Amino acid sequence: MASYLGIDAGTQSLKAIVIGEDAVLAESAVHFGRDLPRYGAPNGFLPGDDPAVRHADPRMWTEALELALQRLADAGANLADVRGISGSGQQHGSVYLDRDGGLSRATSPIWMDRSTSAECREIAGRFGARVQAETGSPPIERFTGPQIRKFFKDDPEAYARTARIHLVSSYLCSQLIDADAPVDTGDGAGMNLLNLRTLKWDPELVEFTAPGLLEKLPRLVPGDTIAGGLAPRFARYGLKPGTPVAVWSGDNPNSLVGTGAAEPGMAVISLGTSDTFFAAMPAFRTDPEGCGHVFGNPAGGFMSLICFTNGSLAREKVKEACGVDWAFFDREALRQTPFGNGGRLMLPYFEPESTPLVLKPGVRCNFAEATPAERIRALLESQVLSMRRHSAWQGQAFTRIRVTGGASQSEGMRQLLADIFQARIETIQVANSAALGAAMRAANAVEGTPFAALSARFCRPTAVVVPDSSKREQADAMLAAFTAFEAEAPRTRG
Ligand code: XUL
Repeated sequence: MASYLGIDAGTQSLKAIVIGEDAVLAESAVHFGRDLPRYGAPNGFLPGDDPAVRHADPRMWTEALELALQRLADAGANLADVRGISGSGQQHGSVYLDRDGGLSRATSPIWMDRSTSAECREIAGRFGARVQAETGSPPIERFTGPQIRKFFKDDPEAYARTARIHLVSSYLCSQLIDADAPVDTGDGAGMNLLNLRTLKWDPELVEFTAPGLLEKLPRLVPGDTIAGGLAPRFARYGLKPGTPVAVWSGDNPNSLVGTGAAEPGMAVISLGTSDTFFAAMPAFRTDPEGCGHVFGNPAGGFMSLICFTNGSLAREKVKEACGVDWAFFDREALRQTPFGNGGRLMLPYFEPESTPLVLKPGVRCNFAEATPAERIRALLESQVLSMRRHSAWQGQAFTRIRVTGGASQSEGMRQLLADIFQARIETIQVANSAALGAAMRAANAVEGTPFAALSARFCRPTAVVVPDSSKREQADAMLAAFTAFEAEAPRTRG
């Protein structure tokens, strides 16, 4: 039976998954901090004094890749049956190589780095609204273009010695094929360098970002391209040399596939430390408020990605302030209080917020007194209203939304999502949607199996909550009240 291997190089760990006909056959994981302590990155990045600077040693990712394969082989996975491989990388991170393939920059800035505000201002100053209109996002600190510009400014000599700049995804794909791998349009869109209207590097943006950069960027290809054959050295894990390796992509494009949402009409909400909302888009369009991003969809077309920083982070803070446990959220808070909660709203910016952009943290409520149950409902309803409000720019009425992540276990939260979005909420239990998506992409690229058929096999929902249609008008009124309240809050951009 043919099987496919998917690899996900995330922030804190690297995971591998092997899928067969309709089941996951084997999995392995390498935790950077625990398993590779010599790289000094307990949380996946190098600790430092400046919280805006977040780098990692790219050799750690290469070593983790080998170790994850070794662990699959040690666990008895039959890697000789693998017919195709692909992968997923944390987005935006960049690796700098010299002419001989050595590192021209010892460390790689990753997506958590926020040290490029000056470069973002310079790019915005030169190109204005064109950056977002054509690359899908305004200049963003963690995006690769501003990061490359900072490197060019800080260390022009090392920049001059750099022959190739890879993303985490194309760097690890290059390791597998032992050749210079291309970047796919999914991950390439997280750089502020790819023109999504032409699907080519934008020559003016690229040259302004750093002189001579065009020659240092990999080739750009669609997500179903075979980058090359597996290098002979991977035979030591039982894999067949020459096995087709499909171009890697970013973790968000891979998760879109791995949650079964690669076709437009369905959205995914991941309720994690941050909450994210993403969906396939039928056509290219951008968020007029500049918060949502547009990336390439590995299945063709585009996808949205909207990140709400204060997700579980805020739920945790309110839980602590109320002195309750998680069970209280479902059992008491959402049961004892009515939908709408007497109009109580909360803007839970415990940390700087990306959507809407709020650089100065602070929590704002439109009420003074509330019981713990009312306070919790105010937070949860406001979080869901914010997701509905800030995903509306896509112009799609989502009738099906898939939820994943810790807080999706709460049935009360799922009912709230159903009633506020007036959508069917489907729970999916994929612990590792990025690696699964990568394996599904390998199957699609190598044997041509359509994504819809792969989703039916690997991404079945485990529970469904339907909306109460009698709450539709009330939900619309709550959205209007939330929009007005949020508009009064201090903002930096928008
Ligand atoms: C997306 C983003 C993160 C990274 C790491 O823009 O910065 O989701 O891809 O997961």
